[in-house]
Amino acid sequence: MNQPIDLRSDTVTRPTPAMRKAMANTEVGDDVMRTDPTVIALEERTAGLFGKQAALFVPSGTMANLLAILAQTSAGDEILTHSESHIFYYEGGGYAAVAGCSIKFVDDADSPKPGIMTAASLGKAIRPSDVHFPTPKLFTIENTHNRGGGVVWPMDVLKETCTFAKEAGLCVHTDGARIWNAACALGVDLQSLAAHTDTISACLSKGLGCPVGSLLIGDQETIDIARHKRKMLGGGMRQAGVLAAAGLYALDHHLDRLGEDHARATKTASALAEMPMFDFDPAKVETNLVYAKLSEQAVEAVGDAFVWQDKLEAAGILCYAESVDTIRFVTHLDLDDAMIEEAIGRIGSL
Ligand code: TLP
Repeated sequence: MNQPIDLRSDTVTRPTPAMRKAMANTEVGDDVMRTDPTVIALEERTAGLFGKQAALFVPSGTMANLLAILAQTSAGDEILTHSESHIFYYEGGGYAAVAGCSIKFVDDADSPKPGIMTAASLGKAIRPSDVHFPTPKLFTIENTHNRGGGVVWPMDVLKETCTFAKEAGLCVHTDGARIWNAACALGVDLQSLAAHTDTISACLSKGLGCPVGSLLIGDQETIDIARHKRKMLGGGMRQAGVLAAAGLYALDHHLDRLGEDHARATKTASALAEMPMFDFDPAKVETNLVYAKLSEQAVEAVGDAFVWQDKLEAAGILCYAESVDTIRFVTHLDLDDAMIEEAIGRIGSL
């Protein structure tokens, strides 16, 4: 059996020996007591990178998003977001179960890319104040947009839509699990991506290759509320500096290499798009996520994407079916050019 090549997600990366060494050697304290110097250093550094007052280290992107909701809404409020957003699609309904909020969808019908919402479509979704309606409180965007194909928000649309949301009285949260990839793809700094959002979550455990951890970034008051809610959720960690050290290491060593993952995704997409098995436009791939639509002929001959996922696994390719006709392949730190070549060869041989 071939050694499997894991293209399921950028979450599968394992800490490098150098990262493990940084984790082992770091100074720690008790972060609930605010005496862990490494956590404090990571939070301060991240807040600075995004041009905000404060940051909070949390175990996961899901918790960072939930804390953004809890800190900026009350039970009964409405969140406006896209129907394919991670917050709605993949977070176990935490916005409802824990925060007591409902969701109203904002569509992308007039938008340049899937998952990206214009000010006009947000305007249509915001209902007037009325005794019947929940209070719209929070607008959330995702950059890069995972189920939109890893696409990046164009800077002008980002500014226009978020400014519109603020003027309509909404708080704005950016799910920036892969905000580093967005900055890399656009060639802009993180501050400009965070300028029009009140809070932003950023994951260390995806493209940056850390084993655990995300940050919620925003103004001091909001982060203080989130810190309190984090404890409530059981997310107050003690000698968390061991984990934060991985984050500091990744900011120093893994941020500047994300372009390599993007180049490998582009290469993978171009090769897959040539195969009769697929039918999609590789030019739509902007970062490290390749959403590859199966051709009708592939579905007719073999089955839907879930059947193909099993077939690919048997051939030593790990990936995820994201819908009945689309498979996602993700490039990341644990893959090199030779592994991508090998993966393309294995897929092409099916
Ligand atoms: N996404 C994972 C799965 O949950 C689907 C993946 O493999 O892509 N926001 C976005 C945009 C994400 O893609 C993810 C993880 C999260 C938040 C949640 O992060 P974690 O897994 O740390 O809770």
